[in-house]
Parts: sequence; structure tokens; C-alpha cells
Amino acid sequence: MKKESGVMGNSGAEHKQTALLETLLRERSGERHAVILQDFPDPDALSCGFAYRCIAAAWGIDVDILYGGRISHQENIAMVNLLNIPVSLFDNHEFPKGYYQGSVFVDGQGTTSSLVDRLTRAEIPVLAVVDHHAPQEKLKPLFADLRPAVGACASIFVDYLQGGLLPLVSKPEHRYLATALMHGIISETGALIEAQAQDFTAAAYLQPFCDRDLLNEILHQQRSQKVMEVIRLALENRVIRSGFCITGVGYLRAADRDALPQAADFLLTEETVHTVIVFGIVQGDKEEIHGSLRTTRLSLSPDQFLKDALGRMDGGSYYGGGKARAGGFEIPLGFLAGQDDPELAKLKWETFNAKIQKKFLTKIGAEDQ
Ligand SMILES: [Mn+2]
Repeated sequence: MKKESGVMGNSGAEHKQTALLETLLRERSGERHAVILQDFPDPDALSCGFAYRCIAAAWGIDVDILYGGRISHQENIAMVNLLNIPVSLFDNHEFPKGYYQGSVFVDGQGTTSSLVDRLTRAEIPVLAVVDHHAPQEKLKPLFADLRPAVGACASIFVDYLQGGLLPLVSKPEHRYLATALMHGIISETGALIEAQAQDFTAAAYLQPFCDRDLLNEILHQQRSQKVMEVIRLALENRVIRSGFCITGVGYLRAADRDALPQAADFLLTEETVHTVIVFGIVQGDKEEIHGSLRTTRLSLSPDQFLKDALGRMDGGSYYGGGKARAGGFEIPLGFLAGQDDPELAKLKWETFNAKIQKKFLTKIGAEDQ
């Protein structure tokens, strides 16, 4: 199905991107594509995957939205359920050869997905990368649209909709899509505080189609008991130095991993605290330390702070990184991984806790001078 492109909204370079994507979709009509999200998909990524699926449907392209990790934040689970976003966990198996004719990366460039190597092994070509992070140059797609100046990747997809790839009309499917994209933009830009002009333009376009009641329901999910428990531990164990709050919460299940950023968000509301770091040992298929950083301090770059404080692992990649106001890190436990008897588990936690605290306190001490 051919659509009129360039109806309104975008211009210049962006208009050209919409036209290029349309050409790709036309040439790929009738195929089956896999949209690859990051392993722990956030609302921005989920809404972009959903948008690609809806757009591509008009060219008879079937799209599966896949991720390799976990959706654990109760808001994100609610988003998927309430807006009927067909997203699937693709865990420990290989891609069947020939099943997908191409992959599409949204809100990431393959550096945050564990599926990339398996896609390569199955010889599935990377068709498109649409993202708002700085260029990573890991993938070689046929079509790339990278706009680091835009607050949310969802706003780039709204640009495609508005540019004529899928003009919204009032019907239930479009209501779900518009609400998903609106939620993506709101959550990615700190309730629009970090939003750029293009994010506001996108939100304005979505507004008439967006379902306010559903959005409210997604945004007001209650915290689980486990999250409350992690917040309690985080409060009890916190150490505060020069406005930095550092806290370790011990062991937690992979399903509860998202309690870490939630505890960090909560601790950031304490007066005099400008930066929070919460970490714990996450137990799933493998045992790893995961941590979250949140800051309100404009002069602090979470990416640089975590890279400086924790350094690199043997292979050369950094343990942590981030974007404006938020960051995260993952430290494999190597030989010490694996679940032990309580005595050994306690010793292990105490050792890692002390070591990580020390790394951060040293970095903070250095910052203070
Ligand atoms: Mn994003």
C-alpha cells in the first residue's frame, strides 16, 4: 500500500529520512522483521518497537518485537498489558535461519542487546537503526536515522507518522499507539523537563489521539512488596558524603532488578542529597552486581562518573555508563559467581559491598578536592 509522504510536520533532512524509510519498507514489502529492543526495555523503546510494527503493517510486513532480558518495572508491565503491545522475550535459543528477513534496532544501536551475535549467526541483515543516543558504530544498517539532539526516540517515530508513513486517525489501535508514544516521550524526558522542541512538537501531534485515563493508569502503578523491601534496605544501609548517597541492598532476584533504580529515585528525594547510587547482587541465570545512579546535579555526567569510578573490565569495555541524570553498571562476579551456603554468601556480599563503596568514596573524595 502506497502512502502520500511528506504531508506535514517535518522538513529538510528529516523529511528525507522519512522518504528513505518509506523506500526501504516498499522494497521489503511482504517480509518478516524482528525489532530488537535493549535487554531491559524502557517505555521509549517499547513505544518505538510498537510504532515500527504499526507502520510496517501497511506494507504487509510482519513484525515481532523482541528483547533478550526482562521487563520488570511494574509501570512497563502495565504499559505492555494495557496498550496491547505484542512484545516477546527471546531467550536462550538461536534464530531459525530464514525466518526473519531483517532486523530493526530502535532506541539503541546493538550495544545494549544480547541478541546481536545470534542475529549475525543466523545471517539476518540489519535493515534499520533508529536512535537518539550518540553514534556507536557497532552495526552497519541499510538505513540509519540517528538524532542525538532529540529527547526521546519516540519523537523520531512520531516524525515518521506525521511525515505520512502512518497518519493517525481516531480508532482503538491508533489510540494505543499514540498513548504508548506519549508515555515514551514523557518518561524519557523526565516528565518533559528535559524535552527538546521536537519532543514537544511530537507530543502535540499525539495529544488528540492519546488516552489520558490509560496513561494515568500506567503512571500510577503501586510498588510491589519486594520494591518496598529493597527501599527499606537501601535507606538502612545508606552512607551520605558531600551530597552523594551510596547504598548496597544485598542479594535480589533477577525479577526484582528494577527495584534498584526505583530505590535510587526514592532516595534522591532526601534533602541535601544530589546523587544516589544503589547496587546489589542480582541472582538469575548468572550472578552479577547491578547498580543504578540517579542525579539532579547538572555538572555531574553519570557516564563519566561511573567510567572513572569503576574503570574497565579485562575485555576493555566499561563496567558502567549513562546518559543525562541517570546511569547504571554491571559487574560480573567471575569465579565468585554462583549461589553459596549462607555463611559464604554473607562474606561475598560484605567483600563486594566494601569494595564498591570504597571505589565510589575515593572518586567522590577526588571530586571534592
Ligand atoms: Mn530512549
